[in-house]
Amino acid sequence: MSPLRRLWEYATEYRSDAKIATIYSFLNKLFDLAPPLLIGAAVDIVVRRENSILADFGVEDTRTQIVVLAVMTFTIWGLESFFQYVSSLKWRNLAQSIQHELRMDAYGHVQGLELSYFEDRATGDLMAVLNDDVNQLERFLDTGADDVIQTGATVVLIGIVFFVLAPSVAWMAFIPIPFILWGSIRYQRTLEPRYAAVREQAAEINSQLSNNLGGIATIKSFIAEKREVARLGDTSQRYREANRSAIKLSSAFSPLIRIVILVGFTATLVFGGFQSLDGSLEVGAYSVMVFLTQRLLWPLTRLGQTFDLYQRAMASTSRVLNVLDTEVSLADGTVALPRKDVDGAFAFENVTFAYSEGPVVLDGLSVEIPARKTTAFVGSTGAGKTTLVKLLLRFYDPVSGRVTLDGRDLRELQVNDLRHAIGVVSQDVFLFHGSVRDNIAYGKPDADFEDIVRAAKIAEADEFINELADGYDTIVGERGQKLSGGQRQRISIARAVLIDPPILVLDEATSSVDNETEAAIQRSFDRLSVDRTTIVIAHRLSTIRYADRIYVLDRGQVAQQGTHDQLADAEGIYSGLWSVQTGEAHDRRPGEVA
Ligand code: DCP
Ligand code: MG
Repeated sequence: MSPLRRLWEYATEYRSDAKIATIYSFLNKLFDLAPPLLIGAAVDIVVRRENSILADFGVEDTRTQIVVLAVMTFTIWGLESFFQYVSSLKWRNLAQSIQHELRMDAYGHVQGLELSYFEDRATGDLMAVLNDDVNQLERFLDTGADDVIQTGATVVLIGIVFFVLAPSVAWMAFIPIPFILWGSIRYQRTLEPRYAAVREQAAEINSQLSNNLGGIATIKSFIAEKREVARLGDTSQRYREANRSAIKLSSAFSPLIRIVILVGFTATLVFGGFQSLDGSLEVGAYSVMVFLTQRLLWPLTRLGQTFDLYQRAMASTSRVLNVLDTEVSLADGTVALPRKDVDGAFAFENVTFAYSEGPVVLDGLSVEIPARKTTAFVGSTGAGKTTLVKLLLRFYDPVSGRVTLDGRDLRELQVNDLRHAIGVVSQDVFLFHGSVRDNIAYGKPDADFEDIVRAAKIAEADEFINELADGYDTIVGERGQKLSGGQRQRISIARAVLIDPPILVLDEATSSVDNETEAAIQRSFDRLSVDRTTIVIAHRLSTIRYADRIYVLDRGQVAQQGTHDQLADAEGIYSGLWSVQTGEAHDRRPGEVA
């Protein structure tokens, strides 16, 4: 289906607006074409006087005829201006409305897509679609659509006048039109892939820019500025070349069309002139024809620009509509799970999982996470601990096996209810640009200030927040970059505490705070975890010492399980780690290899 068709199918709500706008454009053209007829009528009055066409309508006096003509002219031009105004108003507002709708729809849809979609797509690329590509539509709808309709109206209206006035020469003016149409369609087809390439390159630039600006500190610390400029230069160059290839074609269009038009114009001029000299064509009709031929054919030269706008807009529209057509592959469940009914017992039953095409991360994993107890996971980096959390939140579905909450497969549950029951302090803390207060209240925007402060106190954050320039109203900067790593982490703990979830997940929640703060946070957690399913992931084993059960993960499988005391005594990964962390390793001298 062509992008325009797809857009039409999409914009059901705006179809009537589009139709009204089309009528306005048509009327605008109708009155715009009248002046040549008025000129013809003026010539007619002067030449034929009492026998003129106006006289046939009952206006005998030639002076009165001129006055009548003047009044008509005035009215017609007035109407032309009026319809130009309303059509422009209608089209441009239509463009704005469709853009708005498309942007909101696309963003809403994108937000609903599963996490793996975002992993496979560059953020900048998506931004290009949601912003640039959506905005491209404006360029066509603002003027292009109006142009196409006016050009079409011109051909039809002038055609009628021609065939009424002088059927014998009318066809000459129309000779170029089939050629122009044929050429335009071919031209469009050739241009389409070129503009698609342009949009792809634009998205490429966008993703590179967003990546680089995000990693500016890394670029600077590795003095990679020159290299990055060169890399962007390459991408920008490819964008330029993609555009060049489109420009080469689109620039040739107007001049070519002009030549074809010239043939039609000259033919009318010559043959109409001959007929007029022979007396078989009225002088008035001849002058109207010469004017109108020009009016008929000239706008066609603009088709080049219009098609250009059209192709650009459609290349972008396709990209937006493709995003909208992306299906959500993680189907929502149907079973509601009100928070008060959550018991909080998770189970992994023989779960195997891999990220898209990647290697197996969880390999037949079976784990019980009892309700209202603290369960800890340890294991080397990359063992699959965070992956396990993502499965709990149903960011992904297992490849085989199942994950259950209170005995129900997560796939049956309404995903919002599931996530509503879980508070997560994730390994990569993400704060939004905004105040400390807003960031803590992110999961509960209507929270009272006292509750926010209480949550901050539990997370050992209150003290440092009060020392910030504006306390709770301090703006944290993009991604929270104006705070230290440990501060960010504590705010994200406060965020999870505030929503008071039946299930609390702490993935490396205290990894970037000092020992003293860790001990303090640890004490709060001990209080928090009472009567709440708490899942803790930590590298520092001291953090999980008092967990009810500890699972040691190794290469996607459970290598060991038990309490701290059981595991510390048994031979295996855990006791090895424990002895490293409690002291033996400290005997190493600087420079020695572990
Ligand atoms: N992985 C992947 N694609 C992702 C995320 C992870 O292919 N989108 C891979 C990288 C690791 C493996 O999955 O090899 C397990 O990653 P985890 O994040 O689950 O690892 P851990 O949380 O156990 O590691 P760490 O202790 O470093 O947090
Ligand atoms: Mg992890």
